[in-house]
Amino acid sequence: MSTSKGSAAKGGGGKKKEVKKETKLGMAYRKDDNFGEWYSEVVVNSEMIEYYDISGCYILRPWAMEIWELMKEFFDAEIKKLKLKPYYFPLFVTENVLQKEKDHIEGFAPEVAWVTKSGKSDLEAPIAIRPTSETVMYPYFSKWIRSHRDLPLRCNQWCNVVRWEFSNPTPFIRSREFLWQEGHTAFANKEEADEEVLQILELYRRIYEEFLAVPVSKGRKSEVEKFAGGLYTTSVEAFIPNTGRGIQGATSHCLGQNFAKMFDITFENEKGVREMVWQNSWAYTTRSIGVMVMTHGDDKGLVLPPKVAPIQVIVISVPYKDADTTAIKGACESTVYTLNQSGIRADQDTRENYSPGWKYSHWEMKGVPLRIEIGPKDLANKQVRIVRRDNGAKVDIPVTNLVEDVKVLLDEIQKNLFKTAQERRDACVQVVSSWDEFTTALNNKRLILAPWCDEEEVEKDVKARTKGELGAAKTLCTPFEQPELPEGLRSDEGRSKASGAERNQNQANQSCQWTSKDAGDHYSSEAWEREYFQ
Ligand code: 87F
Repeated sequence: MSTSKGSAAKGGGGKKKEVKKETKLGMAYRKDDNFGEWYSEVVVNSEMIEYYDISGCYILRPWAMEIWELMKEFFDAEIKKLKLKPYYFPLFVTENVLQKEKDHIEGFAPEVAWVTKSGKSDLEAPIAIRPTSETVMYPYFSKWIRSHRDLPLRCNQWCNVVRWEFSNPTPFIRSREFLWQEGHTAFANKEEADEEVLQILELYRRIYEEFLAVPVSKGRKSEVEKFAGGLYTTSVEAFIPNTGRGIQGATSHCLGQNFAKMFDITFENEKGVREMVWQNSWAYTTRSIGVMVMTHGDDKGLVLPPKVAPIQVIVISVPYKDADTTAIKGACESTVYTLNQSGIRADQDTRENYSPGWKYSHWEMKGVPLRIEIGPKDLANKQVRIVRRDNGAKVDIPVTNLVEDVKVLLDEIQKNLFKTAQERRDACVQVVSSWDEFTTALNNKRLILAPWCDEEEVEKDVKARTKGELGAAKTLCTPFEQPELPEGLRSDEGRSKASGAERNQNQANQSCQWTSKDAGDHYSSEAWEREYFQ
């Protein structure tokens, strides 16, 4: 059985696993056999996603939305500490205003969706649906910012954006409409802007590593891969071992004064002199959920890190024949109550038309971190049986220790998922020092750490030369944490025209670059590919 509609990513053969027909539960594809089908199946069967009748659009069901809400809660509280304020700007933007950003929008133009009619009549002028909100917001920044007293201006909005992608839509990872938060800030000077870029990047790292248990690398994008409208782009980059592709997790841009120039965003400084503001913009999207699914999921379905699991503990009664079902029910209820009282997200599956075994598979498919089984023997011994989703380990614990033990276990699972993912990623890392090593590593789905000269021409050439059957190489970022390179491989001298004071911002020792096969992402989109290669 497969409920998936189309492949998510390029995978292997496509062998189907024997599925328990009578229950209609279980996964038809194995993660290592056909990663694309496996992914589609996981997101549907776990009830995160429902496919929709417009390609690239998906219904996000509660199991996905609650994860998004948990991340949002954390992120909102953190940016509040940085004095960010919530805003909501309209979904629509006029052609005129959108075109103000002409130079930078050009490469993205094919992805912009337009409204041209209301009912049967043509609109006077087509209206674009926001693909991002720079052009929506900045005319108002220009109006609101007058004096240095109006700075910094810090806006954040949670919203949807639309980018009409044409390549291989994938739930969460590449969809035509997605959810994100977008932060847009304006400062009186570059130092403050620079500082915020890194503060936000650290929050993105925490979302990935502390919540989603996905290891990421913080770094700076190359000139080719950065947001062309900005001064420099920093990002967190994840890696999916099954595809051998790096994937951009989130970006934090320093826009410099480019948009201030375009939109006339100026302020009067303390001395009464007009100056242009310094701006940043940053975003992370529902893509993060897809990266988490790909990282932790297994042949039984989803595996959720406890911190983002909508249900952390599922309680299931196991009433053998002739057992005192009322007493077992009562024990399940009080277990859920006790756990809820101490802040643990617990629930019970009271459905009577399903067997305990069916329920086990169902909640495993949904990735719930802990399962508690309560049967007659447990009742008699004043204990419960706990089963971990991440490693299948089973323990019997006395009810007197319930809360404490569950907290310890949830914490262990969170740590274990991160550690396992980190080890799996690290096993894919290859440091290369020659072109041969580079292309072989690329072919072997490696996450490559390569010496880096930071020349645009060289980067484009590498892309072009690996375009064929290899799958184009794509630089991910220059990691802030640099490994020690052997003598002769260091390449931070001799950079030519590309160098300049601000491009070395935050990169004391720029010498190595993460590279992998190109997965495509929201910034360096297919539109850019078209520009470079056609
Ligand atoms: C697609 C269509 C039109 C990316 C696009 O990264 C415009 C764009 O401007 C576009 N895809 N971008 C760049 C977005 C830059 C920036 N915006 C605010 C971010 C973070 C949030």
